[in-house]
Formats: sequence, C-alpha cells, structure tokens
Amino acid sequence: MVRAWYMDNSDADQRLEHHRNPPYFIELDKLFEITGVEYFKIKSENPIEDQLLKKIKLERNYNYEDEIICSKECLPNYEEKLKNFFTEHLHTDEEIRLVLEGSGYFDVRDKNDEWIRIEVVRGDLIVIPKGIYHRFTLDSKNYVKAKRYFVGEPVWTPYNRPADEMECRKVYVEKLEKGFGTPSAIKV
Ligand code: KMT
Ligand code: NI
Repeated sequence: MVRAWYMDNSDADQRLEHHRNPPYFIELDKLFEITGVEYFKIKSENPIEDQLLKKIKLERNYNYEDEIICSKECLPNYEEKLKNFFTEHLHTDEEIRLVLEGSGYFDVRDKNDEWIRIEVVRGDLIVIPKGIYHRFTLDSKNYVKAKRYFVGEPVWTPYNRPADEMECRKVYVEKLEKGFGTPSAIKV
C-alpha cells in the first residue's frame, strides 16, 4: 500500500524517508481531502492489463501514454533531470504516473506549505492535480519505471515556484479553500 507522511525539515539526502520524530503518517482519503492528490491501487500481476486501470483511462480520457525509466543507465541527462524533478514546481495539467517497477517519492505541499512525502511502488497510480506545488525524487534504490498518462498532447513543462500568478495555481488555491469534495475515487 502506498504510504504518505509529513516530512522533517532536515536537508539530509533527498533519497532518505525524512520522517518526523515521531513519524506522522497521513491516510490516503485524508491526503485527498487536504491536497486533492488521488491514488489508486492497480493490483494485477500485469498492471497495464488491469480492468480498473482501463476504466480509469476511459473515464478520464487518458489518451496519451508513454514510459519513463529513471536510472543512471536509461535516462539521458540523468543528473540534470533528477535535479529538475526535485525542484519545487507546478504544471498546467495533471501529473499522472503508474509505477511498474522500482519506487520513489512524490512530495506535495499542503495548505500550510508543509511537505507531504508520498511513497510509490509497483501498482501505484497517482494523480497530482494541476497547480499544486510538488517535486519527485528517487529513493536510495535509485530506480523507477513508470507509465505516464495525459489527456491530449502531452505538456511536461514544469513552472518552478514562485508561479502564484498562473491561472491553474489560482484555481488550485481556490479548491484548497473550498475543498476537493469526497474521495470517492480512492481505491486502496
Ligand atoms: C516527473 O515528472 O516528476 C516524473 O516523471 C518522475 C518519474 S515518474 C515516477
Ligand atoms: Ni511535476
């Protein structure tokens, strides 16, 4: 199961877990309530053939997909890409990832600007809303293979913080205040 927790403020290695003392975990429905991040568990042996995944893709019109492997051997400009992934940013579209192999951490900001770390492993499908400040890092195993989905022509452009004047940011902040609704989509 995916785990999420509030991070400590230490600037030690980004690939470590960075738990608070004592650890402060967040349930997944709570994570949705406070950030709008959605999470689905794709349980099949072969996740890309999973019926729930097919349903989600259809319902949400995820008509583009490709694969990304983050490892020193497979990712061109590995160091630079990882540095960019870990620089706090937002996007004008959702960031949708299904982990096929390996693991990593997506960090998202809550409304008080605290970092929440979301651990993703095989079978975890995560949808990071447009306009939320976030970042990604590998963990100490240094490897992840994931599907990337998108509605329409993919735009991967990160807008580094500060990007508070962007329309998608303003819409997101409004949702932070009004709430994200019921976490009906959460399947663990
Ligand atoms: C991103 O955009 O941050 C990534 O694609 C990271 C790797 S996918 C788990
Ligand atoms: Ni991103």
